[in-house]
Amino acid sequence: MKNLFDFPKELLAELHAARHVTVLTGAGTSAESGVPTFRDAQTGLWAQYDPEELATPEAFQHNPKLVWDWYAWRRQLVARAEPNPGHYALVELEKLVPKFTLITQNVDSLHQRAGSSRVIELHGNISRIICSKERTVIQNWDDNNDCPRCPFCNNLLRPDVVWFGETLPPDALMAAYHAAQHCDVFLCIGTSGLVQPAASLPAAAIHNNIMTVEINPDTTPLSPHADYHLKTPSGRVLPALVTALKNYTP
Ligand code: BJW
Repeated sequence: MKNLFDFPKELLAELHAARHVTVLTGAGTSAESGVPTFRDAQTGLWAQYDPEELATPEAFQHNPKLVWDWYAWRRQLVARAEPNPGHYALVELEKLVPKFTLITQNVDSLHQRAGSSRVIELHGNISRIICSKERTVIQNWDDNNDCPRCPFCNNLLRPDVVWFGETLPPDALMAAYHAAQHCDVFLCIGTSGLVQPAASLPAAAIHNNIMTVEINPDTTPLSPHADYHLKTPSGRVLPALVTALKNYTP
């Protein structure tokens, strides 16, 4: 297959030689699956709400039904979405390198559904429902109820995601930092790099002189510091990058 992208030879050489590749993904990776990015304008029913204002414990406390309904809508949306060629290319890349760490800020399971293994989920998973008090995972709940409640303790149920002001799962964060600091190539894909602490992971790689590649059609705070910025949607450029890597001869 002819590769339409002319990747720098140094980039392919580093990727070819890499023993450990670490990837951080954000909402842009799922954009071509029809999942809206976090900071894109929402359409339709939810256009009047700012996602940043709904993804907080305060919003849930103030108006649990609004927050539950917003997540229920998004849960259905991601359940209907399919992984895109970018997700599948990352599965291929995992097979090409000796060690591969995939860290995602996404809560949509699309990497796992594409076939990626050992995905580090920094911000949880929208499909998992937990008790807001005891954090027990709940499999069945009564959706006829305005705001479903825990069958064990009657507290409100919520999605198992990380809201602003909440801490990230410590084991996932530690593993993510370790992988960012100890890889040979770091790829940062489809994230605005505005939300901490995930946004510090590329900086941790750069601090350790690790080659850093950004894939994003837009410019972000990372762009001036990355070794390469591939300004193309990930669903287009990742399959081409994997093909180029397979065809690469040193
Ligand atoms: C494409 C594309 C295509 C489009 N191909 N690309 C230090 C300094 C300042 C503030 C803080 C700090 N430390 C902590 C904070 C506070 C806060 C924070 O970062 N605030 C900032 C907004 C300033 N962080 C937290 O509260 C975190 N907790 C924490 O740190 O605990 C300790 C602590 C607490 C309190 C104080 C201090 C310390 C928790 C953050 C949790 C984030 N949660 C969310 C919601 C998850 C659940 C849900 O989905 O509803 O996670 S918010 C939202 O943002 C979501 C995302 O995972 C996250 C990142 O967004 P992402 O993925 O980057 O998406 P977008 O939309 O921003 O960007 C998409 C990009 O894709 C764009 O660039 C496009 O160009 C690109 N794109 N199409 C490739 N086809």
